[in-house]
Amino acid sequence: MIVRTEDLVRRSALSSELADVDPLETADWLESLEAVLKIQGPERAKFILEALRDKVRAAGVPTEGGIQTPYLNTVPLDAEVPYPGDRAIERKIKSIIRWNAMAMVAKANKTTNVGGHIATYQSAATLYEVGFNHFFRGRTEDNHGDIIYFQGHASPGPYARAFLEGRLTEQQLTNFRQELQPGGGLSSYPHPWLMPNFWQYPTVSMGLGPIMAIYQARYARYLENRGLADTRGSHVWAYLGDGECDEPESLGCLSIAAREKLDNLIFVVNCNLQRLDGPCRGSGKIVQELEGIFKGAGWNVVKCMWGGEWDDLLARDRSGALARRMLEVPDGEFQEYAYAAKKGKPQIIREKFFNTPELKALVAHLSDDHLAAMKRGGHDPAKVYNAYRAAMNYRGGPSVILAHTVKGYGTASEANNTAHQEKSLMLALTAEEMAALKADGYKVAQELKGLKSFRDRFQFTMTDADLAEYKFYRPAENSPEMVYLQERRKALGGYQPARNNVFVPSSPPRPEVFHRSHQASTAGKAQSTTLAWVSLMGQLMKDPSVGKLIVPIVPDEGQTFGLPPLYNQFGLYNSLGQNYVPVDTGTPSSYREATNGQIFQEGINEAGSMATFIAAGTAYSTFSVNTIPFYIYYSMFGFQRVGDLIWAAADARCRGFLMGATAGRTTLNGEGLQHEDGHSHLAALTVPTCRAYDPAWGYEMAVIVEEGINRMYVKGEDLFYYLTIYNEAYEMPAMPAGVKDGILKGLYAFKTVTPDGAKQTVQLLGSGVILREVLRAQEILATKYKVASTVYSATSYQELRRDCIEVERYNRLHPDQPKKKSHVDTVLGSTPGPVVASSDYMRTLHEQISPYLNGRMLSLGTDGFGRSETRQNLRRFFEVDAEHVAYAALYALAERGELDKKVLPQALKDLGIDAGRPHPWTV
Ligand SMILES: Cc1ncc(C[n+]2csc(CCOP(=O)(O)OP(=O)(O)O)c2C)c(N)n1
Ligand SMILES: [Mg+2]
Repeated sequence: MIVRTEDLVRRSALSSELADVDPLETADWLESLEAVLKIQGPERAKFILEALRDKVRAAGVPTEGGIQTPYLNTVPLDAEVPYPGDRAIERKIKSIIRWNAMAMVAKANKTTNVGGHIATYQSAATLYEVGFNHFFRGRTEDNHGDIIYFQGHASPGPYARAFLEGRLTEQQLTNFRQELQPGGGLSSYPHPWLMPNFWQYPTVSMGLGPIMAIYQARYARYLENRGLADTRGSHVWAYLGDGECDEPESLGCLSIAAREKLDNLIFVVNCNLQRLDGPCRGSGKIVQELEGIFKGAGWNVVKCMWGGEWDDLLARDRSGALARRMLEVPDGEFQEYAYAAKKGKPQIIREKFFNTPELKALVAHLSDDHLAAMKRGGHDPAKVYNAYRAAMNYRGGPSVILAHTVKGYGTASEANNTAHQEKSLMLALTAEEMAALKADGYKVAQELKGLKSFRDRFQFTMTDADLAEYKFYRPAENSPEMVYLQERRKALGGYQPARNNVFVPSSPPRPEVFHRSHQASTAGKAQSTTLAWVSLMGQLMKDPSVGKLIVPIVPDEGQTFGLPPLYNQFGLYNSLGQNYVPVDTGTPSSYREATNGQIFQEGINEAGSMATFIAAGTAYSTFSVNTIPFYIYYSMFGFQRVGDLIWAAADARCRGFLMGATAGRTTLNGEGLQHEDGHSHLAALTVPTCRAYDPAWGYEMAVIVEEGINRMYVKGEDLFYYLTIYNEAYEMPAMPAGVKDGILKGLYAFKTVTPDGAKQTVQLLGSGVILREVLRAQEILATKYKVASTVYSATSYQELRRDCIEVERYNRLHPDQPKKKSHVDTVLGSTPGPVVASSDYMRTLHEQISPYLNGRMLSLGTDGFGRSETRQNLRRFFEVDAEHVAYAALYALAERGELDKKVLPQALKDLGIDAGRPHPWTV
């Protein structure tokens, strides 16, 4: 690439805040540099530049800055290559897609008011079409294809294109946002759950697309480095809005992409300068701000600011006045130019933008309409192509394209603050047009005027009558447009977006893997469910079938969970390898990093870890490799902190295991209010594909993990599991016979005690660590009060509830059929006495099944804020210790008239319960 000296002078003057006091001298220096560039090449030029900077720095002159460049295209004109496609045909195709995308929204809203967005796609159409025609690779026999995160609100665009491609029907387009209609509809946004053959990843919750894309690109490298899949042919493209960049998830992990040198990742930010309510910055410049952030994070930034119409002006702008003006005008004013031009005042651009005699002279030969029609970079296919090409050719790091566009481009609401929410193209009438109409005809006339203006703007053929009907437009199959469109996709390997639905099952892990976990822990040796899990992982990762596929993920804290022995054995993934000797080298739990390490050590980054989880848990589809993620973290920092990513994981049909460690409001002793989780199970039950379990014993955990692997990776079910595991150590019993089914269904009888002379019976349910308090309560009831009881391990209230509502629904809708029985009913229905349920989670968790127990249930849980204390004191405080469970059982018996009430005051005393204490949830 050859850059002219005068351009260099101009650019350096523009990107610096200092005045150029001696342009001749500057030119001299730059000429020398230009000669080095030409003769010795860019490497040498870079070296000299850095040497100069070091020299100046050494003299104490700060030389920071340089993270923003002029408000110009990054790819200089003379480095551009000619557009490789047929621009005229591509424009026709794009116009048809624009129409259909707009029509599907407007049409759906005429009758049903179901919403939808026109403006986002209209501003991004060129950004997508250049990708579809020249870059996005489809899935083929030997290439997994590109992974594209589409901007959620632009979904009508990809739908309209798929309609032309023959992948969606007119019926489906008509039923945009009406998925329950006969023939099916189209989901509002990219939702793989709703359209599993089409959308690959969900994006519409702002910020999640970008962070998922970064970790997806890194995961592709991980698979490559571990020899699990050939991912070299797949690029990750993430399209995002400039407003979306305000979400912390959008930009928060940029440095990871640079650190990992992800040149398989391209972000395209549609900088239409507006978000939903109005301008993103207005008085500032979003493109410059983003450039600084991306550059600072180590990304290759490619600005695509101006269309070809500006080339001549910029070439003649010898003094740099035009480029300076571009840099100085705030975003709100650029919005005003587009808006005013649409509203019939193109002269404003000459008056306000070209605001000096020099600038006015520069455009004296151009009409107002010409000035208004000069495009922004993101609307010019040649500029977009060259920007994409620069990004594709960049090596050693990720690239971002900052594409300057206009929101609602070409529509009646172009650049209006209301553009985002517009569902139609109403264009205001002139006084004469109004005079010719009756008042009740205004709306129709405005609409037709808007549609005609759109048609004329994009030059497609359609009668006024068809416009008014929002008729979808699909040229004949053998028309040049359709032939071209299909050929381009064929050349690129196939259609996009398309989600791979072919699942190749894994062989199940050998049953022996789980045997050790089914046995009792060594006598006298205590173990927590977390450690039981770590030892199971050690076994599982050695299994010949699934061992290599296991992907442990940990956001620091691995020591808390006892993971380090796995670090040494299986290695921590580091794309750079280990270029140092770890301080603990030679120990069994040495911090061993390797390019083919199996474990992800994510650092303190739960959102990033979730994004890795999603990439790993969807690789069965994306890269046809059934990797099985186990993401272990503080249970408090899961559903609560990154719940929206968990929701996206479910939408993406993600599989795997979330391991909520240090679980329980009373169990992680000492840590207090911010750490002690007594509610993640409530959030877990809101996610339809989540299977949430709260096991008490190591064997329960192992049974659930084995079942999970079989359901997800052998049978291919789109589920993921959530298991809470605790850090309290105790002796683990051996697995009793015949309990597997109950463990998986969520409830099974663990132990019955019937003291001699027992007159009353209670059913005691316990989960997780609190099961042991319940077992102690069982002893108290038997020895002190001669009450018989059965203790049940309630491994999953979510499963129990799911089954209860399924049975209830079946019985309600099938009154003429024999009634079905729920698992809760089967286990507890014919037992005597009250049911007392306790856990280290909020009461609501257990109360989910209380409607199916005919008023028999009393629930004890950990409602309220946690605090720092010992386990024993916390369990007394939250009233879930053995004494409280025993007392609650006596009370419940008395309430049912099965025990004399007079026993209760004495029992309170005997059990040491202070009835006068405030509720745990109010203090
Ligand atoms: C987390 C989240 N918050 C809010 C929204 C609602 N929302 C949808 S689109 C939008 C504005 C998008 O602006 P921008 O990102 O600039 O995209 P554009 O349409 O301008 O291309 C908002 C606020 C959302 N979808 N997700
Ligand atoms: Mg925007």
